[in-house]
Amino acid sequence: MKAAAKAHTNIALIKYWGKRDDALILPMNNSLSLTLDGFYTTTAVEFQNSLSADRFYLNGRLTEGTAYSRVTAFLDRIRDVAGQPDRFAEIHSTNHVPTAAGFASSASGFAALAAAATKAIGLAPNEQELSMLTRQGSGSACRSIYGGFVEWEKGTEADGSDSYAVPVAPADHWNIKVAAVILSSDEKKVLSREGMKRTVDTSVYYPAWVASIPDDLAAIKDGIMAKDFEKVGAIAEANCLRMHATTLAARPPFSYWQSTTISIMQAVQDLRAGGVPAFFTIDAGPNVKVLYTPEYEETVRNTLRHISGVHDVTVTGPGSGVSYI
Ligand code: 2P0
Repeated sequence: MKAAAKAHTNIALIKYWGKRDDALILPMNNSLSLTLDGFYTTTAVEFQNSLSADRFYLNGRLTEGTAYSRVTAFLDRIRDVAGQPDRFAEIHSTNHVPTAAGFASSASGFAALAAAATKAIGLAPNEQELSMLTRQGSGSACRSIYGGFVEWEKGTEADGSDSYAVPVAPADHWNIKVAAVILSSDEKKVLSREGMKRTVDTSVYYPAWVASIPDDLAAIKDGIMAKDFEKVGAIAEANCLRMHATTLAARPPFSYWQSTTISIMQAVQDLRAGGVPAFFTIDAGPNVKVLYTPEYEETVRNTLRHISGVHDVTVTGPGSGVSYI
């Protein structure tokens, strides 16, 4: 009744932004991501007969509040599927991802938890079933079941039975680099869950966002298969800007950007003007991820490091899917 798993986080090149069902975590639009090698979570789950409630340790500390209730609610789902409503677990999770600063630690976290908890309770889901289950912990996490380039199909069924991730190309298909530029470890002011809800409910730009996805998705998949970096980078950057535009048109309006975020965006566009193919993408936080190909490693790193307000730059590349440890 014990299992442990490791899952990597992922960076969306076509963003998931907005739900059509908050409880089941069903998205308004398909999204596409690259699973990253550098940032991951390891989670061990042990169901114990002596427990009358779950105990969840994150980075060595016993949790309570939202972090705890999100995990127990997710385990309730797994207990349900397993038909074992009265079995509780001790969970130890270690994040190798800066929490709540625009890196989706919930993605690696729920993917690792889903894999470890299902195995520990005696279920043997296939990858599609595991992705579907993981989705109900955190949307973006369903993509971290697979390595490399991954699409999350939004599905059309009301019960979510056709909403899960599918692999597009494995990690070894294409060695593109992702520099994670860290500005600050401050907690986000508007959590992504709340931000996307406010956007869906109030942003006049939201319908245009949803309408723009199918063309982006078809084009970026062509670009990935053809290893056309300029095409993939340009689509990812434009898609990111469109997602962030929706927040500016929400009520009340908000933005995840800080002044340094904008400095980095400008530096990346300056690199391009100087002949270096680099592109940025930004999630629900101030940090920026910069995409480039290995031959520009030194130029890109040096440029990013020297921008005022940049705290750290960590380079990573395509990573593998969830695994048992
Ligand atoms: C993404 N983000 O595609 C997008 C881009 C943030 C911006 O998925 O409510 O933590 O748990 O489903 O997955 C962040 O949202 O939200 C996210 P829930 P999640 O990666």
